[in-house]
Amino acid sequence: MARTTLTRTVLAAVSVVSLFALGACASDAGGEPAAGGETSGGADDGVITLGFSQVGAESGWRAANTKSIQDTLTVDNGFELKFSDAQQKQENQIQAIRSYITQGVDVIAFSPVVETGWDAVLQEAKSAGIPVILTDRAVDSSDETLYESFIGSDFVKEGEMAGEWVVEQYDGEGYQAVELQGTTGAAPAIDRKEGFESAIEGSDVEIIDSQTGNFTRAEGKTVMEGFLNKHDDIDLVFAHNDDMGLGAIEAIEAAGMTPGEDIKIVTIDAVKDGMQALVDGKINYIVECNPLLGPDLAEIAQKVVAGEEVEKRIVVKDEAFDQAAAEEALPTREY
Ligand code: GYE
Repeated sequence: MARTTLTRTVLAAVSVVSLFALGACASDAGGEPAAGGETSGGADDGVITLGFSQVGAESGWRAANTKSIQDTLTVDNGFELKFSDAQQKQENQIQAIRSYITQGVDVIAFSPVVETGWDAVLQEAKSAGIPVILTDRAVDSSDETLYESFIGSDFVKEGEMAGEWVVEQYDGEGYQAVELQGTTGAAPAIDRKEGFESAIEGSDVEIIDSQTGNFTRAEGKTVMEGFLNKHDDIDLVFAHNDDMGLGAIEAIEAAGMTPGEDIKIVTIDAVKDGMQALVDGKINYIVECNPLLGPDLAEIAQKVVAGEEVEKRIVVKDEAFDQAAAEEALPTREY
């Protein structure tokens, strides 16, 4: 399957230009969109009505992602945003998408909480002639015509980057690792696990236990407490996001140990609280996952509504941070 990759830098530059265009477009059309609720499809008023179904509010990453979308898809930028929070439940997302179809929005975007089970509702959107854009997480569907574009990070690569660092640092020391997985069935949980496992293969780092903490701080803490009760010799935690890693820190400290020293911690996201813990030496390494998808979504939505061709897959570039890099990055960090 041939996939074209647009780098974030290129896309960001394009986004700035097109957001100016969108602004101009909105004021040409007389500015204000119709009042919420009674808005219908058709971008002929110059305003794009976009229905967005968000996963929930489970993490710092998600909060930054929601803010980026709400700050970008504004009336000034030519959008009327309809936003709903699914509280990490697929049925709520399906309901929200159906309601956007009924309202006849111009475009639907969503971040699928889990990978499977979307074909029927996506088919309904397609039959209604409403284009769909996936942000952040992928769907597992054999029919790629059900959506226009998928904007998000390469989660397998993120898992690999985390695993490669662990091998570089600790191979040869017989490390026993525990894994705090993201939401069961979610693309980032499946892919980060796969990437990490493939990177540690052939090393003497071993995953001795693995369980979901649903991407939340509270569940990360509870699951880590369970691991600590069950296993005497945990050397390392691989958490699929910062929040679960921060929960694990609380559990480790409560058990009288020092996170980052007695038990090493590697996470993914690089949101502010995670980066602060890295600077403080409680987390040892973080692979970034950039949540600022608003400008990319605006750009693609505008093109899709205008009937222009868009990239099927837009890969957001991620970095990684050790303590020194985090110290340098933290003061100017946006999220
Ligand atoms: O890593 C986690 C969030 O889908 C990439 O979801 C996103 C993940 C992110 O809850 O913190």
